[in-house]
Parts: sequence; C-alpha cells; structure tokens
Amino acid sequence: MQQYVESVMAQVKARNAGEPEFHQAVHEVLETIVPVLEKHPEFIKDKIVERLVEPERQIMFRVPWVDDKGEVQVNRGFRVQFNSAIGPYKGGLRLHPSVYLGIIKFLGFEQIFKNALTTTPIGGGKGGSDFDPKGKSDREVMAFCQSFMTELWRHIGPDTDVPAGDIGTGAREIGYMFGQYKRLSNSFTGVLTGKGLEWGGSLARTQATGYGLVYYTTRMLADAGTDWNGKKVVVSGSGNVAIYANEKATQLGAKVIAMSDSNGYIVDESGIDLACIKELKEVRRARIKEYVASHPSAQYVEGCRGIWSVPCDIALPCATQNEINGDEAAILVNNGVKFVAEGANMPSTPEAIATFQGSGIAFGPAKAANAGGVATSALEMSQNSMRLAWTFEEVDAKLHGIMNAVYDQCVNAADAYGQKGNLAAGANMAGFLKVAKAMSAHGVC
Ligand code: NDP
Ligand code: 2IT
Repeated sequence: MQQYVESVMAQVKARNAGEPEFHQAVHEVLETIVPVLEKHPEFIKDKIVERLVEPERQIMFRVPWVDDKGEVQVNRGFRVQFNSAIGPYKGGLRLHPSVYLGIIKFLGFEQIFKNALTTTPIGGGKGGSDFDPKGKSDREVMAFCQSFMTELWRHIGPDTDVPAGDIGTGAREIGYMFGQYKRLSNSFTGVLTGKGLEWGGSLARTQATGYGLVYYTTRMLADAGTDWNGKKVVVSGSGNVAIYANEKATQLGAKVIAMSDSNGYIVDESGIDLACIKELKEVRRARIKEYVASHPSAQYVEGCRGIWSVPCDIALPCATQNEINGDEAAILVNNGVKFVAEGANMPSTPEAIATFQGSGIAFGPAKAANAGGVATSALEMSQNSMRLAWTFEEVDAKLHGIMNAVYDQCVNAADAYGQKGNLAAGANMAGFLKVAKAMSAHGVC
C-alpha cells in the first residue's frame, strides 16, 4: 500500500511540476490515509485517489484594470474547481502577490477534506489572483474586483461554485465582486459568502474562523484536562482569523501576548489590546508596528518569523502557509508550548508537524481547526436559500456544534484506524472517507 501511495505521489509531482505547495498538501494527506485504503480495496480499484488529486476544472484568466494614474495593469485570475462529490465547489479567493496556480491548488485540495469535515454539503474549490490590495485605493480595488468578476461570473453560481474571502479578500472586496455579479447575471443570489449583513450576509461569519479555531482548541485542552484560563497565547497574523481567535481566547480567560503582520511582531506581556489592533487593521489598514506608539510598554520586533521565539503555552498560527518550520517548531517546544492549533492553511511545514507530534505536543491540523469559517459560509448559504436570517447566537451555537462534530470525527477516525491521538491523521482519514464514498457512489466521473 505504501508503494501504491508513493507511485501516486510520483505521478502528482511529474504532472504538476513547479508546484511545491501542492505537492506538500497532497503528500500530507496521502501518507496518512494508508490505513483507510487498506480497509477499502474498492477505492484503489476505482482509482479514487488518482481522481481526487486531479482538479475537476481549472480556470485561469486575464484581469486587466486601470490604476489611479491611468495606467493599464494586468493580473492573473484563478479558480480551481477541485471536487464536487459532496456539494457545490466552495472556498475562498486569495488576493496576494505570491498567488500562482500551485498555491490555489494546494488550498483547493485541502478545502475538499475540510469541507467534508464540516458536516455540511459543500465540495472543494479555491481561487484568487496575484493582485495586491495593499496600498491600493478603494477605486483601484473596485476596478480590479469588477474586472475579476467579469470573467469569473460565468463559472460560478449558488448551486455550482460559491467563492468567499481569504487573505486579502474581506468585506470590501466581496462587496465589489457581488455588485458586479448581480449586474452581469441580473440575479440576486447567495453566490458569494462573507457578504454584508444588509445584503444577505450571515451574522458571526466575520468571527467564525477565529472563534471556531478556539472552540476546536478548547476540546484539545479539555482532553488534556485543562482550559484557557491563565494560558499565554501567541497568535501570528493580525487579519480576520487572528483577530477573532484572539477575541474568543481572551473571552475564555487566556492572555494573548503576541501578534504579527508580514513586517514584524509585537509583544505585550499585559495582554494585547485588541480594540487597538481592530482599529489599526480593520479600519485604517495600517501596520502592526504602530501599536507601540499608543502602548509604550509593548515591544515591536522587525521580521515576522521571530514571533515563534516568544514563550507561550498555546501557539495559534493564523497568517499563512509554511510560517513555522522545523527549527521554529523546536524553539516553541523548548520554550514550553503544549498546544498548537492551525488557524491558517498549512502553516506548519512537514518538519514542524513531525517536531510537534514527536514531542507530545497536542497538534490541531488546519483542515479541522480552521473549518469554522467555511462551515459558517455554508450556514450563510442555507440562510440565503431559505431567505431568512438567524441571530448571532443561533449561528454561533451552530458553529460551536459543528466544531465539536469536527473534533469528534478527528478523534474517532484516529481511534478506528489505529492512530489514537493523532488529530492530523484523523482529519485526513475522516474527510477522505466521506468524499471517497461519494465518489464511488457516482461511478467513474
Ligand atoms: P487576512 O488577509 O485578513 O490576514 C492575513 C494576515 O496574515 C495578515 O496579518 C498578513 O500580514 C499576514 N500574512 C499574509 N501573508 C503573509 C506572509 N506571506 N508572510 C507573513 N504574514 C503574512 O487573511 P485571513 O485572516 O483571512 O487568513 C489568514 C489565514 O487563514 C490564511 O492562511 C487563510 O487561508 C486562512 N483561513 C482563512 C479563513 C477565513 O475565513 N478568512 C478560513 C480558514 C482559513 P500583512 O497584512 O502584512 O500581509
Ligand atoms: O480557507 C478557508 O476555509 C476559507 N478561506 C473560507 C472559505 C469559505 O468559503 O468560507
């Protein structure tokens, strides 16, 4: 079986050259699903794995727009519709200069299993562009978003593919894209999630990924006989996921002492003033180093990766892929970290994961731990279909229930397949099993 998995991996590398993040994401899944494949020879016969690693459809397109100086700019747009076995393609749109096909494919691939774990009927997809919203005027962002949607709209739909936010895509960008979709399609539908509350958005979607991460981690803590009270927490990033992870962890009694952006990190031993971070990041779109101007007892250190040298009990990486390498994981472990749960997608390198798992650290994998965002997007889709809106408390309670179900699936699959305590393997096996069964039922397609 090991040999079979290695041969599929070799094919993936050969057919998708120059896409190391995609290889990494596929390898991480394939190496952990061997026990499931051993119990299900029909998946091998049906070539489920070979089909799963090949996106159903990949769309790449030109995105021309005019900047404030009157110059024409050309970006590249992507939507990878990876797998629709259990529902319409669902996943965010990333706007960041580092975006290329390999990044979108890694994210789309992970999304398949994550979405399966949410218990809601959504398939996996991802999209985005190498456009950088940072430093652009609102008009420039609007021009880009309208041009992006002018091509994308024909490929998506409320029962086909429902994009949402990710790095660089927040409420502003979703608004511009929704407006353009509505105009082109002449229909008002739930074609995007993360919408504004006045036009079909769901309460608690903004908070959902960060809150969900904390609900998932709460279960990890409980299984170790403890809770958030008095724990020192380091949260990387200062975007949507990081801010609401901080908020919920703080509400539950933890002290978040460090946060970052791509330029550097701040340490505030008295507990980070989240209202200040929200003002800096959500309102002014400023850099995190400005925090120390109003908080002189805090420190700012240039260079974002140094954040992992801040001693803590719990680390929540919430910025980007491969933000913790093996050496940085070893520093965290030597400094006494006991719990690591991933808010970002694939933030730990394979070496970092091996270091955590080999040191007895409780490790919550991204596919499961950050599933609350997309789960609440699915709740937004439900509300749109029913043409009603639930209260914040209703959505938050459903999110909480879903995160408990996600956690239970990880634990139960790990137990059932002889990997007790390995939440990463459990997440991959449970997600794979659901999708593989659906693919089998649909025949060869
Ligand atoms: P945001 O754009 O709101 O925030 C991203 C944060 O990460 C910023 O602080 C940003 O700093 C930092 N960051 C981004 N890229 C890098 C980089 N290359 N190096 C260092 N820091 C970086 O994005 P989100 O909070 O939405 O997303 C964060 C992570 O969570 C991503 O991995 C995303 O895929 C994942 N995720 C998001 C979900 C959601 O619902 N939004 C759901 C599940 C996962 P700066 O401002 O300096 O760029
Ligand atoms: O990575 C993710 O799960 C997201 N960016 C959220 C996707 C969504 O459709 O809400």
